Amino acid sequence: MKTVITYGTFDLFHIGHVRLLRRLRELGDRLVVGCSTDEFNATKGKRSVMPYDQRVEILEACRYVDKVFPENDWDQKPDDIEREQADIFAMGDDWVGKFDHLADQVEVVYLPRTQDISTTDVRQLVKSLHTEQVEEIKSAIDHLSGLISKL
Ligand code: C2G
Repeated sequence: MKTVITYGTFDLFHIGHVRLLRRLRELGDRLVVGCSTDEFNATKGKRSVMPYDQRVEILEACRYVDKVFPENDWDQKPDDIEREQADIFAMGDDWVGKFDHLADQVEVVYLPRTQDISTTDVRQLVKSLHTEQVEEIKSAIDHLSGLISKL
């Protein structure tokens, strides 16, 4: 039983996350994921749109994920690797080199990120859609005001 371990925020779950988790699961027989808590994200200077419990529920619903546990700090990885008996530690390659120190415990793998998608992109897209809708409503109000003024 080969276990793969990874970590992340997985906010606004998107195709980049799905493709990474699928590739990670294909590296072994079991995939366990450390999901960053809201408190830990605050130390990363990140505030996720979705709260921790929702991000966990979405990860647990993903067919490639076998177990989700909280990631509370940077230093828990060696204990997690031991507890989960992980054989491979893997992340997207935006983290390349950052976790090489774990190589004395596990095989460390960095996989290419999925291009042209990120949580920030999704957040910007939603924001732009909202802005468009606000503008449409404003012009409808202006149009109606014009009609009313002619009554
Ligand atoms: N990812 C990817 N392709 C994308 C976006 C993300 O492959 N287009 C990968 C990242 O490389 C990472 C994982 O998906 O391996 C989760 O990404 P984030 O949720 O952004 O995780 P992050 O906030 O970087 O937290 O201790 C490690 C940290 O918890 C990682």
